[in-house]
Amino acid sequence: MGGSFIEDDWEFGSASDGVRTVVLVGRTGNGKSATGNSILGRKAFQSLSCLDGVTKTSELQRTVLEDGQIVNVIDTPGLFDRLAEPQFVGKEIVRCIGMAKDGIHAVLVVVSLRSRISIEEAAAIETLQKFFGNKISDYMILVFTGGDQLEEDDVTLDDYLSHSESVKDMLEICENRRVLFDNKTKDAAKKAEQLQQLLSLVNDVVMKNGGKPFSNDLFVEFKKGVTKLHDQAAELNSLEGYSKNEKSELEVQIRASYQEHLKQFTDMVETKIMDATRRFEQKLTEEQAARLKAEEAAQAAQMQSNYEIRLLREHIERVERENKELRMHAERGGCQIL
Ligand SMILES: Nc1nc2c(ncn2[C@@H]2O[C@H](COP(=O)(O)OP(=O)(O)O)[C@@H](O)[C@H]2O)c(=O)[nH]1
Ligand SMILES: [Mg+2]
Repeated sequence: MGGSFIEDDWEFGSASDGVRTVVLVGRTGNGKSATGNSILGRKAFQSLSCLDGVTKTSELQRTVLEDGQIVNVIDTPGLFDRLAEPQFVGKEIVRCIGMAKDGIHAVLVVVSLRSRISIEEAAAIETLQKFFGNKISDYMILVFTGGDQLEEDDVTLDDYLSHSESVKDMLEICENRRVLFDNKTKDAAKKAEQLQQLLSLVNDVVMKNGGKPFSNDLFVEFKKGVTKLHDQAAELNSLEGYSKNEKSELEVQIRASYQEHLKQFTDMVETKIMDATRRFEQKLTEEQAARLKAEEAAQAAQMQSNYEIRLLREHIERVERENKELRMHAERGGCQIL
């Protein structure tokens, strides 16, 4: 037995001084797993275009950079996809908090340039802010994947981004921290350069936040549960005079109490995520209603102006007709019309 049952449940990274943890978020298909692999320099996360290749659960992989810096990379499924179930999202967020229990040094918001950037991209950022608090923005970096596509179209990233209002807001929230990524390139120099740019932005974020990773009451609460579990396991190990069976029974009780704590925590996260997404859905509905209203008003104005044009045209025609009649009448009567 010997306390090892904790690791059965929590194989995630152990307390890690000096280790940096980055989390990849964004819609399914935006290139999170591919970007994770580019950072790791190996194909650790599954990244495929087919449905089977979609990341189903959050996963942590570790790499050691050239300068010796250890980086934990957490890949996530599409937590902010519009159709994602709150129960699933809640569980995944708890899993991520478990993996990054010492905090998150950078949140990499992955956006694909291969499809139109939609309002849902901005929604991911907004939901993150609602869920974790506005401070999370200080840790965000925008990673635009599909750099190869831009090259093909011979467009610069700035040109591309300048055409989208929602991207402007996203850039503002992230204080213009953004990097272009081509996850398909075979060019070693290009690979190294884009990775360097990303790592330099991660460094900026770390400096800006005084080296402190992002953490909040959710992380603290989660950690409390894990610490309690560890303490109880240690206590169990040091118990003397108990039979093997008695110790096993105590272990079952500790596990059950921990599972209960985890369940309550997950329920709370789920409620919070539902609240955050509901608020966004509400905003989306309001925006759609406002757009519809504006369209209706524009249509009404158009109809009104069409009506006025018709009246004016009829008026001109009438005047012309009257003039013509008057002229004919005058000609017949021998008067001269000026
Ligand atoms: N052309 C191109 N395709 C990419 C790039 N990044 C990712 N992809 C492709 O986009 C698809 C989805 O990528 P994936 O990493 O699984 O997205 P995820 O769902 O966000 O994890 C895969 O077919 C990737 O090969 C990129 O920079 N350029
Ligand atoms: Mg994936």
